[in-house]
Amino acid sequence: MNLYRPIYHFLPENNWMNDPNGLLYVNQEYHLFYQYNPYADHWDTMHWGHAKSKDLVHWEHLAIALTPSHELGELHCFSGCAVDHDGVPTILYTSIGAGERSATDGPEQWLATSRDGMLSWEKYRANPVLSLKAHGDMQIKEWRDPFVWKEGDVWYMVVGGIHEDKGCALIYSSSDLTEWQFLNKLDEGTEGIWECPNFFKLGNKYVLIYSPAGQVKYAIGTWNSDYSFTSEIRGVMDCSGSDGFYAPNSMIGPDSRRLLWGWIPEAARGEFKGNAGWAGMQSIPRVLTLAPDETLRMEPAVELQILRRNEYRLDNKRILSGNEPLEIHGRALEMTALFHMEADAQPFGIKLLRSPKGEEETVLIFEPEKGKVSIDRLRSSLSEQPDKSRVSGTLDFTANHDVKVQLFLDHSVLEVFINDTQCLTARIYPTLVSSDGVSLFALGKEDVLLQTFCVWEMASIWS
Ligand code: DQQ
Repeated sequence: MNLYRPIYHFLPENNWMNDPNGLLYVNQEYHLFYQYNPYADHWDTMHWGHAKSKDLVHWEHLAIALTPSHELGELHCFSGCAVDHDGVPTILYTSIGAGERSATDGPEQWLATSRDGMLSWEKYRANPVLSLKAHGDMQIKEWRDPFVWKEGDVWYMVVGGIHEDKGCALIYSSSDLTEWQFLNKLDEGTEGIWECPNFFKLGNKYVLIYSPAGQVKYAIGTWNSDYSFTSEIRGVMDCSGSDGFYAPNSMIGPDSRRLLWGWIPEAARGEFKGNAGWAGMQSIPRVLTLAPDETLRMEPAVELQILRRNEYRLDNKRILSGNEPLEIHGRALEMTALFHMEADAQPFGIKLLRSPKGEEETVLIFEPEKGKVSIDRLRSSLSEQPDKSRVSGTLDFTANHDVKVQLFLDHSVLEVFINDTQCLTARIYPTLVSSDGVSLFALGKEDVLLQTFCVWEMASIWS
């Protein structure tokens, strides 16, 4: 039994994976590409791995899509996107050169197409389609991760970079995907490079997502006529930091939903090698919408519900108090709950991956008085190696007495959605085979009402 390998999160059969790339829906199939090192379970020469799915849940591994063209001085095929160009699947990605090419030209944006139903890819003969020269005298550093979309007859591309020591997203346009013009700086911040920017319309607004090292951020606002962007709301996509969720990429599904996946790395495992041979997984697909107050909503894709097995349900409407071990065990679970509490309620929550005697446990804890929700990993593993720090978000319990929780546990990963507006992701590496218990707890008496509570065992997506 593998205690750490997820069974319903996507990952390759072995070796290293990082960012999701080139998400595309063609011929009734979702295609997911990803940063991949086919030779080892650590980051190294970047290829593009490839998989497809008919239902967004079960995936089929396919041949590697992009391999660095050493004969052309290419060292890595970094992140990018894929678009359907009048029926021709087309990848745009950042080509990182080796030695001399890298020193002289810096990163370049390259194009590749497939003419055989995405079984193989051919790099465009006249690559690059965009180089640093496009900016004239403007000095751009660390320029990468194109994201491309079409509006009317015009293709647009945003690329992350650094200008005057500030992380930024730059925007370009093209009529044919091969000739690109620089339009403007879309937006900038105070961090280092903005990796993997995504930019798209959602409701009546535009949303910019970017990954400066650390937390993934988003901004909601207006796209101006000079192609710059004015943000009205800024937020954090996932409270985990790069420890748990990074470099997300998004696509429009067949039903016009905006779907997003993020890379969940192994940064938290330290020297703990329980999962040697593989590293990294994709988050479950998240559906983004704009709430009526124009804030961002993030919900797990409903398709995952087909994996639910053996429902366990607690009676409706009961007071939560003390410690309540549940008759359920497992390392692959989904849980939904609705709690009602007062702002001065004592801490309460859910314990997962708990050993019978409690030497190991991972605790999702709500602390109304502190206005906090956290994944407490202090006792998540008897090993000294994994990161035991708390993953925390803020929750204003004075404004909202109802908390909706949707939680996905899959062996060494925990993804939590709170009120469809906040996500927390953490990696956990318990060492005991018996660490698979679930219990509810409340430190106060009679101040937390459990309105609904449901748990399902989750089936493997690989069966
Ligand atoms: N990962 C890729 C880069 C990107 C970074 C390299 C983000 O293209 O900026 O593997 O994780």
